[in-house]
Amino acid sequence: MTVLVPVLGDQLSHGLASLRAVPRSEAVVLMAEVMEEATYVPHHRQKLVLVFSAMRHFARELAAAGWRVDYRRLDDPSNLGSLSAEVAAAARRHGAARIVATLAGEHRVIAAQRGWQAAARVPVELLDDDRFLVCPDAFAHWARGRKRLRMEEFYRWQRTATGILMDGDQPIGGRWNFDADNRKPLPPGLEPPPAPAFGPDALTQEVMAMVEARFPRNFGRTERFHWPVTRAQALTALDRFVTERLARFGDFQDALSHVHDTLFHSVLSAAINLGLLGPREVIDAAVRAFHARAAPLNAVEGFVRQILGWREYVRGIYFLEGPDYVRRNAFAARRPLPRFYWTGDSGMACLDRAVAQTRELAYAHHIQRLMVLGNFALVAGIDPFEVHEWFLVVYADAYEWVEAPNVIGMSLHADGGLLGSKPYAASGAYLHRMGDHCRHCRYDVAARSGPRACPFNLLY
Ligand code: FAD
Ligand code: DLZ
Repeated sequence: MTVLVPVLGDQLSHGLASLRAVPRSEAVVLMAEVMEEATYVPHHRQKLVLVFSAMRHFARELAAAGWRVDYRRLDDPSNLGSLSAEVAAAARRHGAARIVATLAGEHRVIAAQRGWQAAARVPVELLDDDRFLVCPDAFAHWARGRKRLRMEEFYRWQRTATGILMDGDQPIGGRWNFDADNRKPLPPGLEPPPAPAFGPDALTQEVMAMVEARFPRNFGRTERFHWPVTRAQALTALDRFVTERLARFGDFQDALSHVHDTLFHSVLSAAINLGLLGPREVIDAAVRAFHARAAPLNAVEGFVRQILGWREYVRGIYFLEGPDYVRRNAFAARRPLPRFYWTGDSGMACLDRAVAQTRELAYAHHIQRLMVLGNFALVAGIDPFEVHEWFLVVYADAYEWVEAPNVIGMSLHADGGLLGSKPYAASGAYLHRMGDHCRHCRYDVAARSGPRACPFNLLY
């Protein structure tokens, strides 16, 4: 009996629920590059290269491990263009008696998966995606009856439930949160070690040529492609982060720099979101460094909170709130997204630096996203849906389940305060305190009015 196992582009984990559920001898794994997924927003070209290259590498690894893999390339003239059409055709082609898949991460794709049974005319079993630490049902249970859904409470619940950084029922170090220690600007002379760049191998170069030819008008450049595309590379990236940058992650977590792209951040989100790394192994690597005295508690707790806390929490919110979450607009903000979010020629050094870096790397760190790009959109009253679409396009780690709560909720407060206790609105003084952009800016951060006044001050 043949079982069709469709594996999506962000399900690149050897331990995926559907791969565990079906014996290798019965399975045909279907992986399909399709225009529907490549165009639901006009993704940054580097993200397209990353997803297709990682998919092709993963397919190779599966085949080497003895799986029968049916891989459908985007440039195959017989490609049907959508996941649903490819699944139905593959079920017929292989005479599949049933289909076993892992639930997608996004409402749109889950709705498509629910139609596969009718399209393929064989039973479809959809398994929970257990690559997260908290499933949507457990989150809904935690949320039930609470007046406010605060990340900090969720995080403490998760620390207690998992025992991570716990000493019995108390947090190691006597505090749950070391945020107050983690707000230092980068001192002059301190050079953050650059995050490793994984140059494109032959397979990635082939994908690059395809993406350049087929998506000539999409935002973003591919020349500086740097992403890990295999689990082995992602493990190297994790190891390099833990040994070279984790110890200072906490101190400079909120810093901004006109010179350094990644500071002490991990640059691991894209690999985690694709499934090349599991969140628990990333947390465990950081906690091991703490116990080995290779990194202090403020760094390790700060890092763990991002993954055990924020990442799981925003996913919980995404599934709890449903598909209309992306349309929330509590402040009735209506201004269109300014062109300079694409061109990077606003004249504001912080914003233009973030856009330029985003174009080159498909990456900006959290404070650039929140306090520069998001903050400007908030204080300028930009339509949240337009901001949401921009963020979904431009980052290599962008998938709606994680991007939308961060943009609509955390950054723009457009959900009316469901996710965040207060809007992250700040004037130029904050940007000046946390980094050196203002020195390179044509605007005056000290001025509150007049033609040279920093626009963040004027709008705040
Ligand atoms: P680090 O600073 O090293 O953090 C470690 C890890 O923690 C990250 O790799 C990520 O997995 C996780 N993490 C940290 N903060 C968050 C958060 N707020 N939500 C979820 N996970 C978090 N993250 C995405 O993965 N995809 C997105 O599309 C995305 N869009 C964002 C949009 C806005 C407006 C904001 C404010 C944040 C967004 N984030 C998004 C969260 C965060 O900015 C990125 O995860 C982070 O910048 C990725 O870089 P890093 O791997 O170096 O993270
Ligand atoms: C992001 C993406 C892209 C660009 N292309 C594909 C694809 O061709 N085939 C595929 O299976 N998955 C792709 N993905 C990832 C999906 O969009 C992702 O599974 C959903 O957004 C759910 O998170």
